[in-house]
Amino acid sequence: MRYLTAGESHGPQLTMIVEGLPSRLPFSKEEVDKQLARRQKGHGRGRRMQIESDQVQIVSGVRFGQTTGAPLSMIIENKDWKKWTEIMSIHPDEEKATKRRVSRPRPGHADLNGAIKYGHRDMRDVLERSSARETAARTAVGAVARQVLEFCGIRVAGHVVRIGSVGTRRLEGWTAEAIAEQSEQSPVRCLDPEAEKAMMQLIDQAKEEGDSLGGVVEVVVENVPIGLGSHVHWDRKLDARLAQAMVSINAFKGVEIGIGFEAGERKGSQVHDEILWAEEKGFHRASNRLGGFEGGMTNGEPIVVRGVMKPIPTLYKPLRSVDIDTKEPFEASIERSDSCAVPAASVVAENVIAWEVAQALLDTFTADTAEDLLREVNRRREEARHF
Ligand code: EPS
Repeated sequence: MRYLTAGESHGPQLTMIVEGLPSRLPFSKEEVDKQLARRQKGHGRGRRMQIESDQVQIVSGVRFGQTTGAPLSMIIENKDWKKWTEIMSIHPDEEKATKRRVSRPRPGHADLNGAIKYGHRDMRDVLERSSARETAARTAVGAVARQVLEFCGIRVAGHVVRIGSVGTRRLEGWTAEAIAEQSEQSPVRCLDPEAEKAMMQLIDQAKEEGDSLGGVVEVVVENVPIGLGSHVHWDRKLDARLAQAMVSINAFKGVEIGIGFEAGERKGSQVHDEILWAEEKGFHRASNRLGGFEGGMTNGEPIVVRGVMKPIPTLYKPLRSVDIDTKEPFEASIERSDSCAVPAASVVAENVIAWEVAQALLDTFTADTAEDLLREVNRRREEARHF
């Protein structure tokens, strides 16, 4: 399975093509829209989200509620485009091209590096594509992959475990369903009501000060068959692929699997998960500190992966930078921005991780149809139980 996304933040639309889906997969556009709507919410989002109401249009690959096996293509309209048709015109026009030209790179953004790399004297050509608007496209693609997982009984959930200085304790005994239900009730997607309050206060304070906040999100994937990924070659290790996918989300700077960096502080006996066996469950673990992975492969325990998002670099509070025309210093500030997008990013992370797991599923169990896939997955589950 593979996909491509295209589209600028203020262009007419985002475009996605997903290729390699099994045929005859029950498919719901509403499920994709649901994920898109979840991504738009969250305490700390800016005014752009009041303009957009993201909904996907399925352009190919689905008929009568099922995938056909052909490439599935989708679009999401940018409602804001109406105000940007001149600035984003595809036709040569010297006069219009200078309107809203960006010559002042914002610290923390792709602006300057992208301009130097692609030779753009107007950094709008960089920021339009590097914008986190693209995460709507990736959420939609992940929401398609999620339907493959659901069909195989694999569930994904996510929540926010830190915003700025406010963190929560590690979870124990929560099912994906409970995480999904509870986090949906929270304006910051946090499961701990006390932390939630403190997080919201912190966001309001940062907003007032013209500053922004980052945080940490956690994604849990449950009922994953044993053996997705591989120990035989570095680029087939699924934990490594999840890490790549997580850090590829705009503003994400690091990843932890299971207890992650804490593993470096503990003794081996406090890190590794003991192996147990029971008639009904087969092999399983006494704990899940390794977040569902050993040797780059899933071990049947829930996948637990965290990602850290830096504070959004678009700040009302000015930071020093240099104009690329005059080379004069200036203080970078902006007109509108999110002050904290961590709750939205946790939805993006869920869907990006869903994609990687679904891809690993289809790499492991070659299948033309969804029924073939499910049969193979269930066969693996049975074999593992009786191994
Ligand atoms: C973004 C800046 C803001 C955000 C945008 C990401 O957009 P604008 O420049 O139009 O005000 O709202 O996020 C989205 C559009 C979105 O869908 O999440 C940026 O600079 O990355």
